[in-house]
Amino acid sequence: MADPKEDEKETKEDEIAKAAADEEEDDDEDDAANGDAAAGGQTKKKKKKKKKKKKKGGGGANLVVGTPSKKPPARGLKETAYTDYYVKYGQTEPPIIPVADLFVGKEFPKGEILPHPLPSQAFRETSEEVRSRERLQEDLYSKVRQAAEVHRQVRAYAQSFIKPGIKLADMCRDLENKNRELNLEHGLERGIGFPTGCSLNHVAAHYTPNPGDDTVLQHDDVMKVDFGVQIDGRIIDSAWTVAFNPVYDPLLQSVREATDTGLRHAGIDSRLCDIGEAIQETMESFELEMGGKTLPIKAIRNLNGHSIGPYQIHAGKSVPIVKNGCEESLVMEEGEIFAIETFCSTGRGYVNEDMECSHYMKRFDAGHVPLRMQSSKRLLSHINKTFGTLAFCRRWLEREDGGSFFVNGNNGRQTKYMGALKNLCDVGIIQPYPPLCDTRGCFTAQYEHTIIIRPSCKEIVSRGDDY
Ligand code: HZT
Ligand code: MN
Ligand code: MN
Repeated sequence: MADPKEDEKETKEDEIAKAAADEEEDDDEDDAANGDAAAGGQTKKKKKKKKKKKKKGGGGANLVVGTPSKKPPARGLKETAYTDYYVKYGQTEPPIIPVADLFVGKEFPKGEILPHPLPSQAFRETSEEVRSRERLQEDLYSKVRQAAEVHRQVRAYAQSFIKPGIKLADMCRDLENKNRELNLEHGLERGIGFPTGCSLNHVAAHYTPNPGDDTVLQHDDVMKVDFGVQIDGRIIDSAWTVAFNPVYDPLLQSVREATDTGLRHAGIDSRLCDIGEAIQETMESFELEMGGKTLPIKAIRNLNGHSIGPYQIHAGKSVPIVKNGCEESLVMEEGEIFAIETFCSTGRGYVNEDMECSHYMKRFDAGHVPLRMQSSKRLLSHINKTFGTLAFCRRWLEREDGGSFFVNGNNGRQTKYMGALKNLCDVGIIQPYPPLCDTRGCFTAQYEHTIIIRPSCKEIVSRGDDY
C-alpha cells in the first residue's frame, strides 16, 4: 500500500458534488468561513487537471512559502483560533517554548467543567466531603491538564500548516516533533501518547504513513487527525476532522455535535448504553447532500470511546456510539478517565481492518514469553525501553532516535525489523492495530475529547476554543 488514496480516487471524484467547491489556491487567503461558491464545469475541469499535475510533481506545489496565513486553512475552525490561542499564554508564533516553561509557578489551565448530569449526583457540587476527596487528586489533574495544554498548542500549530498539498508523512513528522518539543520528551516519563492518526475518507482510524508512503492531502479529502500526549503515563487522546470542501460541513457538524452530546451525558453513574443512544440520536439527525443525492449520516456502530489508565490507552470500558451498544449495567465511575469519541459515515456505518498496518502496541497484560529469534529479543528490548505499553508506529522505529532521543540518543534506528515485529505479534506480545475502514468511496468523520470523572464534577480536559 504505497498510496492508499490511489484505488479510491475514481469513486471519490465521482462522488464529490459539483456544487460548493472553493478554488484550491483561494483557500489560503480566503475567508475560511465563507460559504460555497457555485463551481461550474469549467472550475471542476481545472481542478482535475491541477490534481494530476500535483501528483506527478510530488505535491506541495501550492503551499504558501514565507509568512504563514493567520487563519486556519481548514473548515470548522475559528478564523483566529490558532494565533490567538498561544499568544494568551506568552507562547511564540510558531510555538517553541515548552509548555512547562510557560506555566512556572502557575496552574495549568483547567478544561471545561460541567456538573455530573444525573439528579442523583447533584449533591456532589456542594459536598465538603466530596471536595476533600478531590483535593487528594490535584497531582494527577495537574499532569492531565499539562498534557492537554500541550495537545491544544500542538494542534493549533498543526492547524496552521495542514493544507491541501501537504505530504502526510511530513505533516506527522512536524506535528510529532512539535509534540516532543513542547512536552520536553523524556522517555517514558513524558512524550507522545500514540502515533498521529491521519486517516482519510473511508478510513476512520489507525492510519498513519509507514516509511515510503508518499500520500499527499487533497482538497476533497476528509482527514481525522488523532494524536496523543502523555505525562507520567497520563494520556490525552483527542481528535478533530479536517476538510476544505464545504460539502462536508454537515458530516463534520454531525460528529462534532454527537461528541458534545456524549460529553454532556457523561458523568458518575451515567449508563454507557444511554450515552451511546444519545450520541446516535444526535448524529443521525443530520444528512449529507452530495452530487445531487441526499445521503444518510450513520454512526459507525463498531467504534467506541474508551476508558484510559496510566500507560494504558484502552483500560477496559468501551463507550458505545449507538443504541444497544453495550451491557445495560455498565456505568461511569468516580475517578475514571474517558476518551469520548464519535465517528460518522456515509457508508455502512461499520468498519473492518484493512490495508497495511502502522500502529502497534505491547499488550498491557503480556507476560514473559521466551523468544527464539535474537532479532525478536532485540526489538522487544527496544520497545520495552522506548515505548513500554504505549502505542508506536513503524515510522518511529526508523527514526535515528528509534522513537525517543532521550532513551536512544541518535543510535536507536531499527533496521530489518519486520520479521521480528511479525514474530512478536504472532506470539501475542505485541498487538497490531490495522487501519479501520468503512466501504470504499464513503466518507467518515470524528471528534474526540478526554474527560476526567472527578468526584465533584466532570472536566473536559482537552477542550479548546477550536473544538
Ligand atoms: C489503540 C491503538 C492506538 C485505542 C481508540 C483510539 C485512536 O479503537 C476500545 C475502544 C491508539 C489508540 C487505541 F495506537 N483505540 N482512540 N484514538 N484510537 S481502539 C479502542 O483500539 S479499544 C476503542
Ligand atoms: Mn484518539
Ligand atoms: Mn480514543
